[in-house]
Amino acid sequence: AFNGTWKIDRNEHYDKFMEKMGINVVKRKLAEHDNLKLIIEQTGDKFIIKESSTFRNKDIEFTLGVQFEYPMADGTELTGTWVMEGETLKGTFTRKDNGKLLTTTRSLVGGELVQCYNYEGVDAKRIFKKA
Ligand code: MYR
Repeated sequence: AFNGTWKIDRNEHYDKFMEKMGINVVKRKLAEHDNLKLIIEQTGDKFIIKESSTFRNKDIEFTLGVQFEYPMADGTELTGTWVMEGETLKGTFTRKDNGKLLTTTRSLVGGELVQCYNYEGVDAKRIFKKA
């Protein structure tokens, strides 16, 4: 159900979230308008995600429940897992630089892909439309 091409449509509280993550204002302004596109290909427990944005193009592969590493666009390394809970993907990641937790979910809401983020008590959303 997550399969397809998803283009960022809008963000909620993303600036505040990035600020909590320690990202400087210049990068935050660019990141608010990064034209993020995700091509998601799920086969059973395996996902391939083709991420493209004004920052980079990157392919990510993971299997549900299996730990993997994910470098953020600014180079900060995360390590963690995605699992499926009902119809929702739940991600639990740890920053390698400070050990702090970043949690995230992906779900389909009214035909949109909604990705929620939490870091140190700050919640944000990025909402994608199917291309
Ligand atoms: C994927 O499924 O797309 C790869 C793994 C994603 C890990 C969680 C994403 C966190 C990205 C946070 C970026 C926020 C910038 C402050």
